Amino acid sequence: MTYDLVVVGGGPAGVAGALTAALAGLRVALVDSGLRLGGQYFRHTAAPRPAAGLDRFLRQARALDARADVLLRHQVWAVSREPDGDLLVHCATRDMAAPASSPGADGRSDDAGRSGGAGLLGGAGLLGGVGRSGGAGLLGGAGSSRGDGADGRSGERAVVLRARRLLIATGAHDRPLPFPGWDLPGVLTAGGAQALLKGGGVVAGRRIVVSGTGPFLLPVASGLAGAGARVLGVYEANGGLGLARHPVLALGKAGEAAMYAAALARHRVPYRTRQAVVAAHGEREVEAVTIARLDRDWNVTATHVVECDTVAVGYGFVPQIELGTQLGCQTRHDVDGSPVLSVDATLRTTVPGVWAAGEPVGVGGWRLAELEGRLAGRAIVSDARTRPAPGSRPDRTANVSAPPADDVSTASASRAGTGLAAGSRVEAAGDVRTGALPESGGVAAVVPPLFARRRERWRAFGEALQRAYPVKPGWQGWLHDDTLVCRCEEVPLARVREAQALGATDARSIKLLARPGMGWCQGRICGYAVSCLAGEPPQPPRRPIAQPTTLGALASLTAPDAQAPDAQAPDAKAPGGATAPDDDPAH
Ligand SMILES: Cc1cc2nc3c(=O)[nH]c(=O)nc-3n(C[C@H](O)[C@@H](O)[C@H](O)COP(=O)(O)OP(=O)(O)OC[C@H]3O[C@@H](n4cnc5c(N)ncnc54)[C@H](O)[C@@H]3O)c2cc1C
Repeated sequence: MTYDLVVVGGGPAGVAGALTAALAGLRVALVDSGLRLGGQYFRHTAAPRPAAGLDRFLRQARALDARADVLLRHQVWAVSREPDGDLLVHCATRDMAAPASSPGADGRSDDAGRSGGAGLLGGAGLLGGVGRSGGAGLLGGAGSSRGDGADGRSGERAVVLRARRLLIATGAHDRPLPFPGWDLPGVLTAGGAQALLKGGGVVAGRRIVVSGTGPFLLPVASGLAGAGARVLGVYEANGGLGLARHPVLALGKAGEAAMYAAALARHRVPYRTRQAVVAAHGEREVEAVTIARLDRDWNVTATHVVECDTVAVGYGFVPQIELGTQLGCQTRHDVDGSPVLSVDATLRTTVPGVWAAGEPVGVGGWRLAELEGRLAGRAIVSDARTRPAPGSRPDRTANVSAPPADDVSTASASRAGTGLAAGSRVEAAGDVRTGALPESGGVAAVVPPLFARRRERWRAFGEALQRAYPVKPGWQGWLHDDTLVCRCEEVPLARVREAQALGATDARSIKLLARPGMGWCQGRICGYAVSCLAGEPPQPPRRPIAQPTTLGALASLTAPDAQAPDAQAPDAKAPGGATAPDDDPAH
């Protein structure tokens, strides 16, 4: 089967994009590595607690599940182009020992207890001992936390989807900075601590210090405090003014900020500015941290020690753009120097058939991500209508493998849509409020002015946040010669400096000489720090695979039992049918 659209990422951007396209009658598959739809912001347990926008997201997710193939626990490691222009989306998935529970987004199944990390942690990633065993699979079976069989049958195995179009909605992951002791168990990224709490109801520790920069520290600290942890302090490395320098932009967030401030006050959590954790101490795990007072450039001016068992640190986010760079999409540097995918007003990348939305286009919050997903969906529908695929396209199922019958995703996979013809049955006139799609047209038809203005405003807000909470160079002075910069390959700062003394002038040549970024995570954790140490902005990733995967999964690509999808399966999802108001992303 060939999908009209495959969406990678089940956060607000991916779900809005996929639903918009599916409602218009396109045959859509959405792939996410997590156990449930939600992404970083809407990550939730089986019994979700109230959170802004969550009800609406769950409505969208349910509507999507009824109209598209939602493949959870599928990690996409590559996308390649076929000679005829179609895209092959290469995923690795894993058979679960226990009977799989429902993949639905509505929280009907309680599989959090079995998550073991892979889905639960998603892109967040943990530092310290937990992260080493709990993250994504590894390239090469050795050391894999999953116990995969090398034959690819008992562990991870490959699933390949064929698509005419791709929407990259892969979000972002935490940006950590190295400091002495950051490799001790008990040191987590702020997103990792939050992922444990939101995804599995697990409180990361009992006496927790939260440190780093940016407003994301506030929900993390108040969430942990609300769940019973003693949060000893939030240490913000930048000044306290933050968004106050951008009052118009701050206005929209004033309510949220006040809510977090009240929560911190209620739990007696001190919030300190121009201070940060600069070292963690302990024999086998974290027992204390050094907190430093910082000047404007983050040079240390004074220190004191605080006893704790857990540290959550976060210095912003790194957009996940690997799938785009693999395909040759152009990138640009965002305000904070992060490489992001270049897109036009309709979220189209520079590579034909490929769109991107949400954090891979630039970090800007879940509202913006959802709006962009929706706009990308509209653009994709418009593209499909103006360049419809031939109805009598030859069946290519022989080239495609799909989840076997016992996979959790099969129930929805067998209800695949019937394609574009149905799309023509939906509303012809574009309507901004209902989200109805125009038959065809230029940018203005796909992106109505109201949406364009909203996107501009929220994008400006995201950029203002990045300006308000920069990473300052003084952190490099927190490191000692023996501080690990790359935890996977255990590369200390001294080795990086040696490489520089030998003539390495950029991150890539440092990597070649000293090996930071050559290990399990392929520079996803240390890449930013190594670029800073090299004195250059982070470069777009040039990794052959977007996500670590096992050799077993790769081997199963050629396994004789690779199955073709049931292309003849009747369509039970009524693509192009009448749209219930609740299912519309506009609601
Ligand atoms: C760790 C973390 C925590 C955050 N917490 C908050 C918060 O509490 N409040 C807030 O306002 N904002 C938060 N943000 C910002 C947040 O990301 C939102 O702005 C919003 O969730 C972005 O939506 P998105 O759809 O672009 O990406 P996401 O919500 O990140 O969704 C991306 C999805 O893609 C999936 N994915 C990525 N790569 C692959 C792959 N190769 N194969 C398969 N699936 C893949 C991920 O599992 C994820 O589900 C957080 C960000 C991070 C990184």
